[in-house]
Amino acid sequence: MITNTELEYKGNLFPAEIISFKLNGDTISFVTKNGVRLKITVLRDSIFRFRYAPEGIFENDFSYAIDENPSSGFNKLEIVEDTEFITIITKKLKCKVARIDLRIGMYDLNDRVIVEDELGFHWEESFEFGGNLVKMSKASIESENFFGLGDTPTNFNLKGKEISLWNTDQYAYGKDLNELYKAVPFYVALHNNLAYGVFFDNTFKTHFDFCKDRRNITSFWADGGEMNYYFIYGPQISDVVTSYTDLTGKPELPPMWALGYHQSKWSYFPESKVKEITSKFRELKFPCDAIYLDIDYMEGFRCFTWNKEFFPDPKRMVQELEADGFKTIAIIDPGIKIDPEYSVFKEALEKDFFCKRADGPYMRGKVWPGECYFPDYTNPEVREWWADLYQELIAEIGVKGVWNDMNEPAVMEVPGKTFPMDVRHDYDGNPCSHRKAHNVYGMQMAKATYEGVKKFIYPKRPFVITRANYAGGQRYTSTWTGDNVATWEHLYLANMQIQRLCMSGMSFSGTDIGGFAEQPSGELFTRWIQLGVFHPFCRTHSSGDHGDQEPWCFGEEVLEITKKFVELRYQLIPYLYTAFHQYVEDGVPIIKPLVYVDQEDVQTHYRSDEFIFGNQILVCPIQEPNALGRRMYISRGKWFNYWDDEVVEGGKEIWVDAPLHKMPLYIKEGAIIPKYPVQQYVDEIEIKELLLEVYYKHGLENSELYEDAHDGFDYKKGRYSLRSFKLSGKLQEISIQQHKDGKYSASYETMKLRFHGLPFEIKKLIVDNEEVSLEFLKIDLKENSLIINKDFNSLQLMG
Ligand code: MIG
Repeated sequence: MITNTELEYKGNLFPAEIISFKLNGDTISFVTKNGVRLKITVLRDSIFRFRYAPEGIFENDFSYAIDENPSSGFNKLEIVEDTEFITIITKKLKCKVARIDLRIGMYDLNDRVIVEDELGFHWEESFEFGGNLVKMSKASIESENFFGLGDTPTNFNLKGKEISLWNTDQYAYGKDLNELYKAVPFYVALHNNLAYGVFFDNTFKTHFDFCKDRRNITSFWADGGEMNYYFIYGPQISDVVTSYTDLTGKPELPPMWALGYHQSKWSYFPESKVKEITSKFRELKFPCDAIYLDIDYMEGFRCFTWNKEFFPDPKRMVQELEADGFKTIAIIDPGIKIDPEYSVFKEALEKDFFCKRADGPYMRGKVWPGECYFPDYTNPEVREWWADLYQELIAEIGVKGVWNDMNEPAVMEVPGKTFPMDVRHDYDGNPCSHRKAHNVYGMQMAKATYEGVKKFIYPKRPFVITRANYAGGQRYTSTWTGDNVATWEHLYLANMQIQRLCMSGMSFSGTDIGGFAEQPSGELFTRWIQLGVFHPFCRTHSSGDHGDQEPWCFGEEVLEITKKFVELRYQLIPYLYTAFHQYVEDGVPIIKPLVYVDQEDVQTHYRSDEFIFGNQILVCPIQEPNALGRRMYISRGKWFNYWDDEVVEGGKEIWVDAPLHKMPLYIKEGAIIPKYPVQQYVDEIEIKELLLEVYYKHGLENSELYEDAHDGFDYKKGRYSLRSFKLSGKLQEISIQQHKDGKYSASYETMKLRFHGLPFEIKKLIVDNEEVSLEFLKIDLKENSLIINKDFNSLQLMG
């Protein structure tokens, strides 16, 4: 058993006193009397990397997680020595290394403790596998709280939890289950208004204990590999999260249509069924952009084939769907059916691309096609081959996105539900067993898929979604939370998991709306759509074993309400797209837990139902049956109730009415929220005028609007438009300054500004410093709106 309890103390080994140290460029190397080495690398003034080698020998320095070009460079690196410590000082941090035992303490420049090692680095020899179980323990400060760790299905605040990360196919998982589909060994800690992060870049099974075993100790450890972690200082959570996302990489922008509503089921077939579903969306005028083909489209579950009985002419079907605004997404699993007649199997066998057991036989396992072999995606040649397999699907048939499933990897009917640990992997030229490659297998499959889809869809943008992933995998793919269940508890988990993924660098994520297993009531489905339209990825999916789950299957009322919410999502697409831009450019999570936006307010440390969608919309789902409303916490500041414009002062809990057709939504005062008209799918219509909902504030507020061609890569060459708005309100006046960057010009010429909460009647207008008549801007005093050229520099309204 590996835990960090004092009882285990005996089996552990520790570094002895430091005998020498040396600074070389950005790295300080220490050697202890018993031969332990520690390398501390200063990446930035606020980011330190720690690597320990118990026997003094470091592994080849290779990481799947770290981005090729994270920002780096620091302003200062100074070393100060005294009798007890060797202290490394940067522009933001002090790192004290104890001479006597190599323990680390991190402090800010005012000598405030950020975090100090308890036992610090220690290890246990692994007789069975060789190497060591590598461990770290740190003292936790009384008020410390913890967030992060990918898709973990538990309370948002991780204090008091012990969690391990080992990608596992967990059908119908429950709350507090350990080891779900993804491994993101990154957490954020917060105490005394100081936030820091730890990214433990180790792909073996990793474990985290947040003050559970011992009330004041946090520890993390791994079953093998190196103690190799990054310490990321804030002091704001937002600094930690954006730095982590920069370190592990940001994705490209998805095509705008991927922000629309997606409909899926296991499975829609044959072709007539697919068409029946898509036609129904159009007939009911329920917006939808994507339709999914689950495993039954294939011939005997063989990847890259089509069942010709169900889909006689896939190319024609996909084209017809496209003409109706539907993008077709097809599933591809890792298991390749053992079938000497099957070209993909034959090729992989010839090229020696399948995973093998330690003694040479192929890794054989049962999945949907029956007995399968599995490509080793950790081999770059295999990834290249896999990428090329997408040619027909994407370039010829016209499929627009690929869905990778079962890539934990999942194997049926075996203990552990995955490969045996002796399976060998290339690991990009660092050969290893499955113990080390397991947690990155799905990520590397998704990477190969991303490269393939991108190659064949170019000059358009690829869309990929995966179930399994590892830290950094956000560079290639979006994700969903796997096989959840149609229960109210799962609706709560959906909310926790997506906020957590957003904190963990993986913003483009969503859940199976309505639940994958079992069937939701109309009420649960409605509440789930209401939450789902505020998740970056918005898809209904279900197992199909328990009845239909299209929005029209629950009666008139549910259809009407869910349609209104999906329409709202489509209206908010320019707002959401702007949030995607901020994520892709700066690593800013698309949705933000309250603690992310206001960590100083201790109320937020445990308030997790509420979150901020983008920067200015406060959302709180209804997570209980028969609710007519709920109590919710309103973040500090003033907010407009979305439904009736009533202004509330935050920093307190209030009761909010929310009968079935409503959910609590608040807009930050001073916000300028861009809206498109309702469309049945993205780019159905050319936008003739952009609507800006302007919320009055006595004071200042900034908003942004990012636009580009909605697809393609021209945005990377400057063909985008980034508008920033500065709103400033006084008692009898409101003014908006606009600044535009970028070479792209949107299709519309004018904007309609609709003002909410103006405390005066508009009597005077000034545009770009010249007074104009009210008629000139087609002012409508009833709805307080006016129409203005999109490129105005400044606008002033006066009472
Ligand atoms: O063993 O492809 O999570 O979304 O519909 C089940 C069939 C395999 C699991 C995925 C689910 C998908 C299903 N898959």
